[in-house]
Amino acid sequence: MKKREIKVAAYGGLAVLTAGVAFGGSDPAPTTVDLETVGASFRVLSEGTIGRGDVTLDSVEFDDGRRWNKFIHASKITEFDTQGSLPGGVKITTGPDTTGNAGPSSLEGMDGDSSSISDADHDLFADRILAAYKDDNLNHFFDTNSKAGSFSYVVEFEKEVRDNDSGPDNVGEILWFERGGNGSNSWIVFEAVDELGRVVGNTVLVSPQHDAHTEPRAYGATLRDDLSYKSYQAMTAVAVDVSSLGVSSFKRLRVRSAMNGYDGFSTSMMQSGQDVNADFKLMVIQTYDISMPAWALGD
Ligand SMILES: [Ca+2]
Ligand SMILES: [Ca+2]
Ligand SMILES: [Ca+2]
Ligand SMILES: [Ca+2]
Repeated sequence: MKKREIKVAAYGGLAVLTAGVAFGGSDPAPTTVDLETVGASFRVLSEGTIGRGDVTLDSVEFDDGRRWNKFIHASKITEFDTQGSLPGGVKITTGPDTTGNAGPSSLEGMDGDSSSISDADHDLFADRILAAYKDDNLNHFFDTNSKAGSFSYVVEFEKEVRDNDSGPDNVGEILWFERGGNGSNSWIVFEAVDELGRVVGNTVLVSPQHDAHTEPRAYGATLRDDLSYKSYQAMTAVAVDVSSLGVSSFKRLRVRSAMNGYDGFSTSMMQSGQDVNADFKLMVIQTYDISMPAWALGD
């Protein structure tokens, strides 16, 4: 599998991603759009010690009172790459007492040599991201710590992601859960891509202002550099309508760091506590083939 497809250039002292993926033909220039997120409340079920236990997404309710409880998960992670200050910069974390995952791993050590980052590290770590994304547990997530430069990967979902309404609507199917939010969430970029990694539709810059707390409040673990449990932070969430991406359905979503000078983002836009080192999990609401939607059942 071809890795390292991301062009890197120096810009303002930072390593930045440029055109994304190199192709033989012309690369379509994606349009960056201002994201309009929809109001939603996120209901979770939590067990165990705060920050260390399982935190399962139960349902998402939108402003119109409809509640959705069927979710689509990742089935593959491709094109994973990182640039910048490493090692120790990128790792998957899970709460040490959680189930469904074999525990946290750090990128640089995946190949047995923690002194550098190899292609094998990236290949093996992509499988660890997938392991964290395959369930409904919000305490299984991808973590970039403050030393990280930038990251990019493509999440392929187990089923097609379909908008419930191809126009702008109040059901945000794409669910982004971030550890350490409440207005100080991270900036991140979303793009729907085809099987060759080409952008289909818009590049979407997601700002931290859109996030909401879960109910009851969910907490994700923070770890020390040796991956031992340190503390916890609140998980917050953002719901993004599929049509924000300029498509009505997709199978693959590229997620990557917001980079200074790209996609309408400037580090000067960051407010207190905000960063570009996202710690997050992605899930999608399944809006079709639902025999009896949760919102029809009421509470
Ligand atoms: Ca290594
Ligand atoms: Ca829509
Ligand atoms: Ca929608
Ligand atoms: Ca965070």
